[in-house]
Order: sequence, then structure tokens, then C-alpha cells
Amino acid sequence: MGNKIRVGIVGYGNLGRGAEASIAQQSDMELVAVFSRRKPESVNVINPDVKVLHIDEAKNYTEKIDVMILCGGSATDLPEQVPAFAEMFNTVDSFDTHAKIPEYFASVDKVAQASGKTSIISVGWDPGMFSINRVMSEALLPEGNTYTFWGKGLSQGHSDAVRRVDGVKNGVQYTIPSEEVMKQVRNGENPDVSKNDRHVRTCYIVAEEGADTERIEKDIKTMPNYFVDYETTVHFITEEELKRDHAAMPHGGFVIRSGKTGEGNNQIVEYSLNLDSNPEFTASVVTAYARAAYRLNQEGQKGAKTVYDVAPGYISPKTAEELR
Ligand code: API
Repeated sequence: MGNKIRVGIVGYGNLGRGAEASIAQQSDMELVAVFSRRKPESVNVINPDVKVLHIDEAKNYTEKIDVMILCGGSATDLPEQVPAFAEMFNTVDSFDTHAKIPEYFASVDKVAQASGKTSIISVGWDPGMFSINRVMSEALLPEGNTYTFWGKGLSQGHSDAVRRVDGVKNGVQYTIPSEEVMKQVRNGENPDVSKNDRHVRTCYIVAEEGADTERIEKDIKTMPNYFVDYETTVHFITEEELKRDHAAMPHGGFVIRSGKTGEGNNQIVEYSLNLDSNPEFTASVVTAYARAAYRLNQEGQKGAKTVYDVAPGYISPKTAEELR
């Protein structure tokens, strides 16, 4: 006690709930409060002793919280919230619109450099643990191909994206990889198949009453970054069917580097995840990096960082000496 890292959670959806559960497993962290845009009394936290406050109260906690975990969505929440919070707190988030990470990094970095805070962005498993594994295996095996397979599973990013389409009341998106291509990759066959052709995307949508389902389907299938380059199927279902059949949020996947060394020896490196709960795992990664954000800041390493910039020892509860 006493010297624990004091953590706050901003946003309490699936990810925020996962963060609460993960912090409870960390012996060197304590959860100070959950901040939400909703009425605090309407937010159902896991541990009833956890303090829930309106998000506007966060500014009164700059001396009481060492790092804030931002659990909003990538489309609109995080690009607004993280620069605002980085003025006052060290932060960690799971911004996952890959194509927009450079501009997002720049906007957070500008604020964090000026405030002297440390913000680790785009943490989770992809982007996150998968990114690290791609970079490591590509550095070790410069000659070869890298393959990322997602799923089969429920993508939080894509589900959030479909739920933002006008006329969509609720919905989920499953990413489904091609088993055939995966088999070829593991056999060292190096198939020339782009990521867009290695996966199909299936959406289950609950439309608002009277909504134009044809237009919804078209809006989803043509959405940039998320769907336009993939083969996408949209099914319309009822709220009851959604609750009954799609409440679990499993996901996972593989990063495989298939390289050659010396005079043509095959070297295959594989990192895999098999997750019962995508949000709880993502939150577990984000929570471990909250520790890193705090420690880096203690050492004066301010500004925005990605997982590439953070040495593994910083996410461990053990000291560098213990790890050695
Ligand atoms: C997909 C992956 C999921 C990445 C994991 C995470 C999420 O297409 O299923 O949104 O669940 N890009 N960013």
C-alpha cells in the first residue's frame, strides 16, 4: 500500500469494465475512480466500492491520479478526449484506426510534450501486441513475408464502426479468416494474398424501427478503413437475437512471419491469441502499459509513445533488477 500507482478510467463500456477487472489483478495499482459521461448513478461497476464520477470532475483529480486509462471509441471519443486529458494526466489508450495513427500520434504528442505528461497510444493487441510481433520477426528475418490473421472473432473497432451508422440501433461484426490461406502460410508456401482477401467480414445489425436497411447495408459496405476493401455481408436481426447469440466477444488471431535464412532454410515465427473476451484482454494490455506510462514519466520521458517505443521491462510489475 501507499506506493501504488493511482489509476483512473475514463469511459465505462466493455473496455472500461475490462480495465476495472484488470486493475483489480495488479498488486501495484489502485483504481481511484471511474469517470463517465453518463449520470454516475447509472453506471454499473463491478466492485460497488469503486467511485464513479462525471467526466467533468476529472480535472479535480490531477494530484490524485498518476495515469488515466481512456476507454472510449476510436471514431470520435479518443481523438477528442486524449489530447484534452494529456494536458493534465499521463494517459494510455487503445486507438485502433491504423491508417490514422500518425496524425493521432502528432496531436497527442504536441499536447503531452507541452504538459510534460506521457501518453502511450494505440495499445491493445492489434494495434499492440501484434504490432510488436510483426516488427520483431521482420527485424530478425528480413527476407520473408508477414501474415496477420484475425479471428474468427468479434472486432470491437468494427462493431463500434457499424453502430455509428445512421439507423443502426445495435450491431456486431465478426472477422473471419481464410483457413485455407492460413494452412498454406504454416506450410511455408508464402501465398500472395492481401489481408483484404485473407478475411471476410460479417455484420449482424439491429436496425432502428423504420430505418432503410438497404441504405444501412450500403453505408457499411462502403465505409473507408473498415469495410470498403473487404468482402462484407450484412444480416439484419432482432435485438433479442443479438442478445441471445452475440453477447460473448471472442476474438484472437495469428501473426506469422515466414522467412528464409542462410542458403534457403525456412524459419517460421508465430504469435497467436485465442481470446474468450476481446475487451477484457485488450484492457489487460492497456492496464499493463498504464504502468509503463507512469514509469516513463517518472524518468522524464514525456510525449506520445507507441508500443514500439516502450521496452518490455516497463510493463512488468517487477523492477529491472528483479527481471535481471
Ligand atoms: C479485426 C481486427 C481486430 C483487432 C482487434 C481490436 C478490435 O479485423 O477483427 O477492434 O477488436 N482488426 N482492435
